[in-house]
Amino acid sequence: MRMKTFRAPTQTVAYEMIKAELGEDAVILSNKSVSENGSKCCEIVAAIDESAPDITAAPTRDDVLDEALQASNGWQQEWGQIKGQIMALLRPQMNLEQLSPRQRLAMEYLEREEVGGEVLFNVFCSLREDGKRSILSVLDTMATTKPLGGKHWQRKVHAFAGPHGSGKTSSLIRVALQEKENNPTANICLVSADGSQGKGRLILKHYAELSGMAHREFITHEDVAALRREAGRFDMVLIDLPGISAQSHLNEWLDVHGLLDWQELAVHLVLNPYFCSRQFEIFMERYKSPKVASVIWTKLDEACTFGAILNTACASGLPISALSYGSGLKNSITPAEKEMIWRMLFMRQLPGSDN
Ligand SMILES: Nc1nc2c(ncn2[C@@H]2O[C@H](COP(=O)(O)OP(=O)(O)OP(=O)(O)O)[C@@H](O)[C@H]2O)c(=O)[nH]1
Ligand SMILES: [Mg+2]
Repeated sequence: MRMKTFRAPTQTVAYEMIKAELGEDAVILSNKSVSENGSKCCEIVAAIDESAPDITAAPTRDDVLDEALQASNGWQQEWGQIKGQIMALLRPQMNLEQLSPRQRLAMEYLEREEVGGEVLFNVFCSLREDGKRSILSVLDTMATTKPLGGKHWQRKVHAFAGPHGSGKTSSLIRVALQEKENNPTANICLVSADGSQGKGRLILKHYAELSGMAHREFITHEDVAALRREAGRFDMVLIDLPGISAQSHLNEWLDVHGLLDWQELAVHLVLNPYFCSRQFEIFMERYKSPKVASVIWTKLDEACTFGAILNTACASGLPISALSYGSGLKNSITPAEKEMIWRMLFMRQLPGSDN
């Protein structure tokens, strides 16, 4: 890790210097006001992971080729191909004629929803053993829910992670508003950890002020330490994490920012259901961390198939904690229940709608 101290008349100028010299992935280690030649200025210590590619030097054609050949996702692509071939071999074994007409129809629905080959094969094997078995009893064993909010979670500190624009800030505000509505005396704290993105930070601050909730920010290690010290006095702490860039991993981010060993913290992965299966594999790799405790599905109203929800539940083993189905902040999220997921898969019925 390379560390450097930056001094500038204002914080904004200091951030610009850091961005220009160390790039977007620089981590802020400390931020304070100091005196220089009798006038006040801002001193920021920033660091960058040495193993991260040097964004200032333009790569040569050979660099690009070397990088491509050494790319760590090579084996992943290979494994993806092998899996595809195994599925192609298994496919003829999956003779739907061996199922009862009702089971067959349910399997066809799952295929329509783009449920993955491995998941379908597992469902098929369970159903083939018993012609009377309902598909829902099989699916019930494949996905779990743990509704966000209320008494289902012992941990009080919840962070929202996920790709850029997946709906992290909106989900956080929705959960906070719902919690406040259900329990008006609850002492809730909203935390912006998204220092680089002014918009999300301002929205969070605005809703915290409007709804009588506390608002904190963290950029430096000292901010995180202060939050950890005072977290105990809140009933619920909700942290808005920034999107992770394509080269980074959530676990490293949590580690660098001093959050990985925080027992009270549960991270919720905010995802949209309309990415291709390869993209989900990449997300699961990038956001893999022992702190990740559930998946929140957002933008369900924009999706045309819902198989990704079941595929991800099977691949990750993570429970589904909340479902969001509208761009507004009110009445657009619900704590997840299995029944809602089966209704989406078989009836394309969104939570909160009767049709
Ligand atoms: N249709 C629909 N839009 C949603 C939903 N959830 C969030 N959005 C919209 O998606 C956009 C991005 O949401 P944000 O909450 O800002 O996403 P984010 O993950 O915090 O984004 P960054 O902080 O920029 O990474 C906003 O315009 C939201 O209104 C949803 O369930 N349905
Ligand atoms: Mg945001």
